[in-house]
Amino acid sequence: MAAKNPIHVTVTGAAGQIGYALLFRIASGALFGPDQPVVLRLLEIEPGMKALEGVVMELDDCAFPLLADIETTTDLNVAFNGTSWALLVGSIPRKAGMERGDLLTVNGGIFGPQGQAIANNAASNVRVLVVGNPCNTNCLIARSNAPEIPADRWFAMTRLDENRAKSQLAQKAGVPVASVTNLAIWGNHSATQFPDSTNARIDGRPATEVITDTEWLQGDFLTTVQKRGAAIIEARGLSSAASAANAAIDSVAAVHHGTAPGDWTSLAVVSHGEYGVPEGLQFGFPVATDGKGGWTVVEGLTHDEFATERIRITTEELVGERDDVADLLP
Ligand code: NAX
Repeated sequence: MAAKNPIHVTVTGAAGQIGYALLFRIASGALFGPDQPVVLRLLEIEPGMKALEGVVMELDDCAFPLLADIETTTDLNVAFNGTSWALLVGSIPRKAGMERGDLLTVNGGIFGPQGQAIANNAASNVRVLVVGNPCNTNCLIARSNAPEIPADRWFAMTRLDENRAKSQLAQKAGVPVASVTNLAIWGNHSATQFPDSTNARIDGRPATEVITDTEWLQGDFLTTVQKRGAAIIEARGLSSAASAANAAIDSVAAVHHGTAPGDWTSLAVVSHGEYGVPEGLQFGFPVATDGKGGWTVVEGLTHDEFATERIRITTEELVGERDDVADLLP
């Protein structure tokens, strides 16, 4: 059989922590499968270029058979040239004394131009996953600056929250994590996110039938997932990187290979008004994918009063973020 044409994948912030955990898995075939070559296009800012050289040396030293080429650059046009998947990881994290509005504006300066550069240079089938925080609104900014690209090609990452929530439910129920399915993260990838145990399933049964401790489901479960990032910083002295890279792989793979029948993945996608969420927000929903690039928000799920209130709060936060960056949305 003839070798497949390589898929071009762009990773921004490639010399960072997540980049270091992500690139080797993409190059090894974990993203698209064991017979799919890839070209890596790696974007950094000037101060990151030396470290990136070292990462490239290590990629070379892995002699990955699927890694067809590597390009490193500080130029957006080069980074996104011909790319089919753009993973926007690099961003400016919140520093002491920075207000949320400042953070959004600083990142707007990154994600607006990146959106435009993707529209100008990427392959016609391009899809984008935004990981860099605040990822929902960074994705909204990039998407709004690239109106040429269909809105359904843009994703922000809530899969790490899904994986964290699944793991918590599995441990509580005393089952392997693979037993937990249908776990949706609603809304913002932030402390207001709503990990939805009421629609989750454990070995095919409603999770709430298996775990009947409602106080835990509405209390410690939620806060553990919502604050997991902070707990990892506290323990490790560094923010989550390997698990974030793993979730990025899971997110892209879910779109590329498709979700299992009856199951879904958590992704923040453009709202068309599903579940009353304002149109145009980049909102975390349960998403079913067809493995050909198409997806739909899973509709018809029900929410009790508690869930409805949580979803209202996270929606309000995202509307506030959108208002804060109104100047950056053409
Ligand atoms: P690092 O600070 O280790 O790396 C970021 C890299 O981005 C640096 O090498 C920096 O030079 C580069 N960079 C900065 N501005 C850039 C620009 N304009 N163009 C290209 N590169 C640029 O951060 P890391 O731990 O890798 O995290 C990256 C981002 O992921 C952060 O915003 C972080 O908050 C976010 N996360 C998102 C998660 C999610 O679930 N959506 C979870 C993990 C992580 O917290």
